[in-house]
Amino acid sequence: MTATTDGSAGAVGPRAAAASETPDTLPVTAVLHEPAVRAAEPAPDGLDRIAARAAERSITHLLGRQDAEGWWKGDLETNVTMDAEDLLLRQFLGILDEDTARAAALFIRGEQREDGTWATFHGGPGELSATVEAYVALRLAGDGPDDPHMARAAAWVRERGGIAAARVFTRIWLALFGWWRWEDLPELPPELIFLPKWFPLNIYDFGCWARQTIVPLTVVSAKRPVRPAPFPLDELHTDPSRPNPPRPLAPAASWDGLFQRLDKALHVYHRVAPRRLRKAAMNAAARWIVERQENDGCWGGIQPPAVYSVIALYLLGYDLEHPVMREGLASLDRFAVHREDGARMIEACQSPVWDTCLATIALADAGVPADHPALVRAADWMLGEEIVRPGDWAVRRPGLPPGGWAFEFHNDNYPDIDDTAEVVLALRRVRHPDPARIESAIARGVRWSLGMQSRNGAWAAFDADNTSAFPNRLPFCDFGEVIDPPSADVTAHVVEMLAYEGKARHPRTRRGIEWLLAEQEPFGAWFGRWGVNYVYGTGSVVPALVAAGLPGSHPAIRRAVTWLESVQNEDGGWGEDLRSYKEEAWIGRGASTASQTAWALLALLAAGERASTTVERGVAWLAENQRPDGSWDEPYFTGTGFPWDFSINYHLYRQVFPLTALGRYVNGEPAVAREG
Ligand code: R19
Repeated sequence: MTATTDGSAGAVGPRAAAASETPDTLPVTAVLHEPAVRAAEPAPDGLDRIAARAAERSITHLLGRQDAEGWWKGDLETNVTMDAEDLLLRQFLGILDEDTARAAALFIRGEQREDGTWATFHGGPGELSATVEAYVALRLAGDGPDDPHMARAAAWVRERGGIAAARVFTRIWLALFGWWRWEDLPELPPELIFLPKWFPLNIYDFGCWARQTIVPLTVVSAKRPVRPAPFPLDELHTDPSRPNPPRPLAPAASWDGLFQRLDKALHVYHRVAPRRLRKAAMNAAARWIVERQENDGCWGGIQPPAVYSVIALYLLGYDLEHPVMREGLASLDRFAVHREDGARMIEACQSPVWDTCLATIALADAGVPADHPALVRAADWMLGEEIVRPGDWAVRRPGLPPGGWAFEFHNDNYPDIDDTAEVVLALRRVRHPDPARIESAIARGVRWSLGMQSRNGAWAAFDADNTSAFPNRLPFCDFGEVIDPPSADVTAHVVEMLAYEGKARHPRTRRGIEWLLAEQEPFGAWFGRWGVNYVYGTGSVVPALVAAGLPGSHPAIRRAVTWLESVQNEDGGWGEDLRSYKEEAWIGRGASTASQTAWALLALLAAGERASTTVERGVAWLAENQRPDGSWDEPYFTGTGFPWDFSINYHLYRQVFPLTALGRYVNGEPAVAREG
C-alpha cells in the first residue's frame, strides 16, 4: 500500500480508509518527516481526548528518561542465575568481596518465593536450576543450610531430583568446585574450533550467543579445573552416597541415542587426545576469544559468554592483571544495577540501541515533531552506533558490506537484523540537520538487511541460514536455543522497514511476505520468538503486512483480527502468560499488561479497526492503567530470550509500546514511502 510521503495529502489517518483508497500512482517521494494528520472525528465518549492526554503524559515521562547522550535504556531484568553465576565466578577467581556478596545475596533472597524456590519469570513456577544456583550463591554469601529459607529450598531441590536433574550449565558451575564430577558432564572438545565452516557442528552452525559461550566452555571442560569447595553440598543431592546416578541410554538407532554414543566417544577422546593437537586447539580458542573481545572489554555484550571467556583465559594462563582480563572483569561490573535498597542485580545484557529506536518511534508516532531536539539527539547517537566492519555474520555472507546495528552499547561483532530494522524505521522519523548522514546510514542498513535474508525468504536475528539441526541434538545443549533460525517477528520488522523505505515490491520483500503468510497459525496468530508470545508475533506481523500493501480486508489480516478479538480480556487489555510456550491453553491468555495490550492494538489499528469497541476498550485500558507520572507498571515478563527457558522483563517496554499505540490511535499510522 501506498500513502504518499509529503506529509500533506498522503499522510494517512486511520489506515483502513487510506489503504483501499490511495491510488497506486502517487508521486514518489523519499521520506516522511511530518507527523501524520490527527484523526478527524473524536470518538463520542471523548476517548480521543483521553488517549491524547495519556500520550502527552507518557511523552513527558519518556523524554525525562533520555540520557544526555541521546539514548534510552531500561533495566533488563532476567533471573537470579545471572547473580549466582557472577558470585561463583568471583569465588572461582578468588576475588569475591564481602560487599558484593552481601548486596547480591540481598537481591537473591528478595527473589525467593514462599515455597523456597526461585522462578525465572514473575509468577512462574519454581525452576530447579535457578533454585540450585541461587541456593549455592546464598551459601557463598554466608547463609546456613539450616536457615529456614535455605532448608525449604534444599528440600524442594531434592524432591525434584537434586543437582543431578539440573541443566548442564548449572552442573558445570558446580564441577568448578568439585560439587559435581567433570566426568559426568557432556563433553565438548576444544578441537571443535578446527572444524571447517561446511562441516556439521562447526562453531558457525551455532547461534552467535551459543558459539560465544561454547568456545570458552570447550577450554574449561578440557581443563576440568576444581577449586576446593568452601563447604559440602550434600543437602542438594537426592542420595549423597550416589550423587551422580547414571542416565539411561536411548536406542542406538535414534538421534538421541546416536548423540549419546558420540558423547561417550568424546569422553574416551578426552583421555587420549594428542597433546599437541589439544594445545593447538586451546591456543586457537584463546585467539578466537581474544579477537572477539569488544572495545568495552566484554564479549558479545552479554553476560554468559563474558563470564566463561574470563574463566577460559584465566585457565590458559592469563593473569588477572593482564589487560584483556582487567577489561573483561571491569565489563562484568557494568552489568550490575545497584538498587536503592542496597541490592545488586545483574543484567544479562543491556538494551540501549533497542530501547532508543523504539522510544524514537514511539515519540514520533505520538506527534513529537521530527526535528525535536530529543529525536535529533537520539538519531545522532544511533548514527554513532552503526557497525561499520564485518563480524561473525560475514562467515555466511562473505561479500556483503557491513551496515547494521547491535542491541547493546558495544557489540561490534554481532549486529542484529531486528535492531537494524527498527533503527532504520526510527532514523526515518527524524528530521536531522544533516539529512545526507541519515540517508547513507539508512542505505547501508537496508543493503545489509536485504543481504542477510535467509534462503527460505525470512530473517533471523543475528545470522543468515543458521538452521542446522545438529547443535540441538548435543547432550551438552539442554538449555535455551542454540541455533538462530528465521522468525516471524524479526521477518515482520524487516518487511515493515523495507515497506517504509518504498521497497514493498522488492523481490526479497515479497519472499518475506510470502513466508509470513505461510507461517500464520491456523488460529490466526503468529508465534513470538523474541517477545511473549503470539500477541507479540501478531502485533509485529500485521502492521508489517499492512505497511507492505495488504489491505485490512485480506483474509490473513481478518483471521488475525478475529483471534485478537477472541483473546481480549474482560478488562479490555491483553496479556499472554509465558506458559503459552509450553501449554496451548495459555496461548493468548494471561493478565493484561501494558506492552501486550499495546501490541494487540498496533495490529488492530493497522488492520483498520480503529473505530471498533475492541480497540476502544484496549485504549481505555491503557489510559486507566497509566500512573500519574505518565508511566506504566509491568511486573510480568513480556520479553523472550529463549522461549520458556529464558525470559526478559524489558523495563522500557511498558513505556514505549503503549505510547506507540496511543500515538497511532490519536494520530493514525505513520505514512509509507512510495516504491522507489
Ligand atoms: C529483540 C532484539 N533481539 C534480537 C536481541 C535480543 C537479545 C536478547 C538478550 C540476550 O541475552 C542472552 C543471550 C544468551 C544467553 C544465554 C545462553 C544460553 C544458551 C547458550 Br548455549 C549460551 C548462552 C543465557 O543467558 C543469555 C542471555 C528483542
